[in-house]
Amino acid sequence: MRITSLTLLLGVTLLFSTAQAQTHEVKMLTRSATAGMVFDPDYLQIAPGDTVKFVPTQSGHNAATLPGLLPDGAVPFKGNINQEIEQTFSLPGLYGIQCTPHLAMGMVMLIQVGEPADLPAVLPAGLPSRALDRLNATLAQQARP
Ligand SMILES: [Cu+2]
Repeated sequence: MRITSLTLLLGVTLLFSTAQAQTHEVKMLTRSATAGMVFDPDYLQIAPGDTVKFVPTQSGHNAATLPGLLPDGAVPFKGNINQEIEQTFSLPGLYGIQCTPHLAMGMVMLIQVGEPADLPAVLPAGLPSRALDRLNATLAQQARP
């Protein structure tokens, strides 16, 4: 009886920790219903330890970190064109993701790992204006009233 309860408890614990780390899917699109050159969704808030799978739903895109827009100590990554990549985000903070060939066309997204900071996000200098516009629009949408 004691062993059965312990086994049950272990099983439930394992199930619970598995359910906690999630995988989120982001499509890389040349054209969505509303815009061209987009990550869909273009904003995610995830828990530390969650994974994001970047899927080349339409061809010609990649997913890479945006230099200057990731937490201190986070390791940059860069997927190849048309490559599906899965990335696990352990460090809390705000991550900018770009499609390298379409940065100038504004193909960027944001991933917030953990709770957003109270301070406004500082975007890196020298971003192409369309990338900057999309990031600012995304941040404005997430801002709490
Ligand atoms: Cu692209």
